[in-house]
Amino acid sequence: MSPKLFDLSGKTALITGSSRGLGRAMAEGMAACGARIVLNGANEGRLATAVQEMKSAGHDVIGIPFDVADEAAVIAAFEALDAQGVAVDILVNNAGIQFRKPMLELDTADWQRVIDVNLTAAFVTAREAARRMAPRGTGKVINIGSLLSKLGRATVTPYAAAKGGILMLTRNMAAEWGALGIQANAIGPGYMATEMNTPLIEDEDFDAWVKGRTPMGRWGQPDELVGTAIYLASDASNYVTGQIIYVDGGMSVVL
Ligand code: GCO
Repeated sequence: MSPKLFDLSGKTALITGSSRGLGRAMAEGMAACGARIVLNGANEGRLATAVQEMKSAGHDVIGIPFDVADEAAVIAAFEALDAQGVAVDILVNNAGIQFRKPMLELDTADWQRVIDVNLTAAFVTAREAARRMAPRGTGKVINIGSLLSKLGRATVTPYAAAKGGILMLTRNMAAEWGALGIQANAIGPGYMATEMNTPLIEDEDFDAWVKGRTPMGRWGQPDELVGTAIYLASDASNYVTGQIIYVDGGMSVVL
């Protein structure tokens, strides 16, 4: 097998929510494989810092600030990329938020915000990307789902509902876009040591539960997602679509 299969040279990858965390790790990994990176974040200062850091490391990076939950901003961002002659070959729908509260106490507004950011934004952003990929006959969409695309956990219902939706959104993208040369797949992270999960890591009981419930006995590290993202972004996965790959230390398949 040629190592060229994983070569992303000449490709441009837009990764939403990539100033830090899983998105930043995937951006670094894809850049190392030759991709031009379009970093995104809603916080312009944090984004500018991330762009500078990656440029200083010698990577080909631009930054485009927009809130993925703001449809007009997403559309404007793609129009700005069009105007710069930047064609997105790989889209990673990574941006996401968490909100932990039992349903009986949950306000609909809190529910809606999580659904807007974690699910609807993935549809809108992928639609804008795919409208431009289709005429080229090629493209990669990678949606970041979750272990909770498959399993439920009390107190994180809007997140789990959104991530379950990501699974079926991915399958329907595969259904509609396969013949257009666009592959759409998902990654299901398990319990990763990210900023979103810091409160859980710092909770001794939850930390012990994750370590006991996970066959690998530990939290995952953000860079442990990168290989799967590169695979799904590369020619190595050109006949793979509609799939979800769980990167979860075995938690989703072992009691
Ligand atoms: C939680 C966590 C999870 C993880 C991850 C698991 O509160 O249970 O935040 O949602 O972040 O998504 O796949």
